[in-house]
Amino acid sequence: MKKILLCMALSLFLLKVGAQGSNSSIIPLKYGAQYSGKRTDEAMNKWRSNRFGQFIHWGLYAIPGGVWNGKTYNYAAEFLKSSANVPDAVWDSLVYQFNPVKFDAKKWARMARNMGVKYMTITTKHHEGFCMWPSRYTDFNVGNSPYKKDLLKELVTAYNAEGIDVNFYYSVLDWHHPDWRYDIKTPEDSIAFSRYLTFAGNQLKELATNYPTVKAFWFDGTWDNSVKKNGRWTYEMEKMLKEVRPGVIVNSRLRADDFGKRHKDSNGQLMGDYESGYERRLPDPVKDLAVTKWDWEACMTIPENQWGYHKDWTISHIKTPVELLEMLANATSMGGNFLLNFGPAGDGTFRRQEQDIATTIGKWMARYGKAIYDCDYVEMNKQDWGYFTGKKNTNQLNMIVFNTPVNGLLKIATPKGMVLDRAVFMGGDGQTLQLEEVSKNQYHLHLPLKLYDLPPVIILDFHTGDAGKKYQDAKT
Ligand code: FHN
Repeated sequence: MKKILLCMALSLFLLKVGAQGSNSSIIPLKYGAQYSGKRTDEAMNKWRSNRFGQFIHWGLYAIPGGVWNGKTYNYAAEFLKSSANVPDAVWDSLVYQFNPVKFDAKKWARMARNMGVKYMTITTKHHEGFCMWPSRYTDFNVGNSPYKKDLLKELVTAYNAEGIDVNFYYSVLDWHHPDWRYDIKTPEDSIAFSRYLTFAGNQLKELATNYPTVKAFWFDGTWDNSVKKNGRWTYEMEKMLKEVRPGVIVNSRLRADDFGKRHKDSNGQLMGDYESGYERRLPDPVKDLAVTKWDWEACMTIPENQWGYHKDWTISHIKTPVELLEMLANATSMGGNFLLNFGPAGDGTFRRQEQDIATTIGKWMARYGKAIYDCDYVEMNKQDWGYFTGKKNTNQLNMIVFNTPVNGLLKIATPKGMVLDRAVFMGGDGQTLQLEEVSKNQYHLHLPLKLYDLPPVIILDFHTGDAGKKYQDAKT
């Protein structure tokens, strides 16, 4: 037996080594990536051009808000059940307290529209297992709370009415379901877990069927061995959702391949439609250079690590609107989406700080959103002053400026063949800014020295041409 296992491991190793060297030795996979490269259909193009989304974590955990029996737990509020060791039955009884009397879906959607997001991703079921829709596959749902109504439907209707796409977050990890397993160690585990997977599959089909405008499924809680050993189920779920709801988008977190490899399969191909592993961080422009090969999204908290509502926001640094805007600009400049999280309270309201952040970001988006929506990586990396973004196949670039030097000179290094013609403020009076060619493919943009209330955006017009002939290259 040992020998057989050794032989299998050796052949897998050799196949893998071979795969790196040539295409002829690709590892045969039944449950690997379902296609290669970027999707270019209308639904995916829309998802990509949206660029900025609102994440919402809302569930029973919003009721205690990180405090249990008078004690504040600093860990993520949505993990309170485990950090405070709350017995299952006690936690589950929170369903009888779920009654967000101040919840107004239209108000939420207006706030999101004013902030400038084009999509919203809502937790339909987080790790605690509570369902925000009246699922026929479990009683542990909003229909059995004092609130009773289909909260998910209210949100989908209200957000769609504001022109905002709605995506569904779904945690495969489920602390409530008796058949959930972290690993499959016995035949009993295997039987129970396959019942669980049937349950989750039914729920996913229910969501895709009953909410026909859903644009994407955002999977989470898929890192345990039990899921990794069920690459086939993850493969089938991706297929099923796309059959039930053509055009729907699935994140990479759902997927595991035949060998339990996640996100990217054993041949290095991204599984699902976009890379969703960037959590509370953006890709590193140097280390993660391949990032522009695939679509991707980074999700971000406003505090350090609170997704659900936590009563005490003094525990960690609270990011400012400008810090968050910088992340959004940075993500766009690297060809990715930015999903900013909000954690409403148990009564259905957003805390004051979240509202203020949304207002400031919205003010900036109203003026400068053109530098974000439908913009992409323009093959120019981060500069000292900020980020370049632009639309593909145009002769314009946006400079989103976060750091203004005391001499007011923004240094611009252009690629060979790009000649800069003109610079103006986006949303300004059209007056041109002084653009000085200082050497081959090097310019200084003279930024008026003043205090900017929000990061300004400058539009650069350029043409393709042979610039800089008059400059000599150094002979070294
Ligand atoms: O454990 C969760 C966490 O609560 C939150 O939902 C984030 C969002 O990306 N996902 C998990 C951690 O990766």
